[in-house]
Amino acid sequence: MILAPVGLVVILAALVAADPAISEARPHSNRPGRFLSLPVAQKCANRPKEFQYRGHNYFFSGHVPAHSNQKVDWLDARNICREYCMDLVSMETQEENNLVFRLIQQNNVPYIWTSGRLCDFKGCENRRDLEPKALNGWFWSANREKISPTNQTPIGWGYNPWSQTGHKKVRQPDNAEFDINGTNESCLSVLNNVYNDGIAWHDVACYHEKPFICEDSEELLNYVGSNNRGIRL
Ligand SMILES: *[C@@H]1O[C@H](CO)[C@@H](O)[C@H](O)[C@H]1NC(C)=O
Ligand SMILES: *[C@@H]1O[C@H](CO)[C@@H](O)[C@H](O)[C@H]1NC(C)=O
Ligand SMILES: [Ca+2]
Repeated sequence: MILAPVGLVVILAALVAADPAISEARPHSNRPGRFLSLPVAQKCANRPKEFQYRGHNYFFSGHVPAHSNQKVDWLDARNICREYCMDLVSMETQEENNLVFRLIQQNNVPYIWTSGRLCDFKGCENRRDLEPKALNGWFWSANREKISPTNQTPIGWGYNPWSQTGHKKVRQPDNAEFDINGTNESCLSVLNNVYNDGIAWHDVACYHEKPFICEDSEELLNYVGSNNRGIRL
């Protein structure tokens, strides 16, 4: 860990080996040559902290002057978060999801990006456990945790966060844009009553531009912490 460049290569190699999720930064995008951004130590130390939950800091882009009018596609949103040692928000529990829904409701936010992603890119092909994709193929990119089957109320939750309706008037995920122009809906957005369905999860094509919620990434904070002696994160 003394030689930062070596440590960096090791960490990136480990991430790529550990899970296909990382390779999504490359070919899935229709903009060629896009990669995941690396954290910037100064930005990590001074990252916006709007609220805290279970030791993680969060912020909504609309509440941070540098990002308040910004709407960006899913990968750009991840990368903005990642420079702060954060990533897009992942709602693994109902309590955390309720925090996000409440922020959206109280601030009249129309929609946000989360780190949710469909594993439909290179590296996901031979994962029987992710089939069928529409039910079992979703995961949180920020930490590569699987998302519960989309047609079930997650264990420990009192409701299914996916919307019961959408563009095609069927439950989400519905990959609706694929029928319109062949673009897959591979990213998870929380929409605020866009289909008269309250605040709920939707699969959405990743090129759409939206505000976003960032959440601390333990992986990136640990990485920057171990390579910058004495840094206060
Ligand atoms: C699909 O349609 C949307 C909305 O009309 C457009 O913005 C997007 O670029 C289209 N995507 C493709 C791949 O044609
Ligand atoms: C959309 O998803 C299907 C099924 O995963 C895949 O076969 C197809 O190549 C994808 N299309 C694009 C444009 O990525
Ligand atoms: Ca949809």
